[in-house]
Amino acid sequence: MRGRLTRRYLIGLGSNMRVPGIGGPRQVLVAALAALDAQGLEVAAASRIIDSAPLGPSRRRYANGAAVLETRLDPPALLAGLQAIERAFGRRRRGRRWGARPLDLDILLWSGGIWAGEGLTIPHPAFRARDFVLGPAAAIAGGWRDPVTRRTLRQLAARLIVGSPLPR
Ligand code: PH2
Ligand code: MG
Ligand code: MG
Repeated sequence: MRGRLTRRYLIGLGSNMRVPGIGGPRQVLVAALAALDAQGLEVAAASRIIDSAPLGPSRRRYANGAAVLETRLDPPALLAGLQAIERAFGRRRRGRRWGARPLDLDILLWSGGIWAGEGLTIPHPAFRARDFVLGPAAAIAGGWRDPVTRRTLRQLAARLIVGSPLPR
């Protein structure tokens, strides 16, 4: 249902582990998109899934993608829903930063601009520096403007390729 109360979210999806009964990282992301839909989150757009080299200590390669969701949920409620899906795919928080994970669902942007709350910051603090996030995101929402830098995803993705730093 679309209308005054509908919020749009851009989320990043990542996986670098197999999940029993589902398959490898790529199949995990496909199944995660179906799980989002089954939770009543409308998947308005989904990128193709890319293969990416791991950033950080994990040695396994990732599958990454992005999706635009439409929902009436506010950011904390959506985060709780995404974390429930992560747990359903076997995710356990071990306190090890950037450890291998069966499924990672990150809120990157939302239609409300900036959100700074307990345990949740939107825009996602690191999304501008990650090609595996910006590539898929710009492909489905290239005109969406980052409320912090005022640049579109297309511009942010292009800057990453050219290698120019963002002005403060
Ligand atoms: N996520 C991380 C850490 N490193 N590397 C790639 N290629 N893709 C990711 O999604 C990723 C990562 C923490 O969330
Ligand atoms: Mg995450
Ligand atoms: Mg992440």
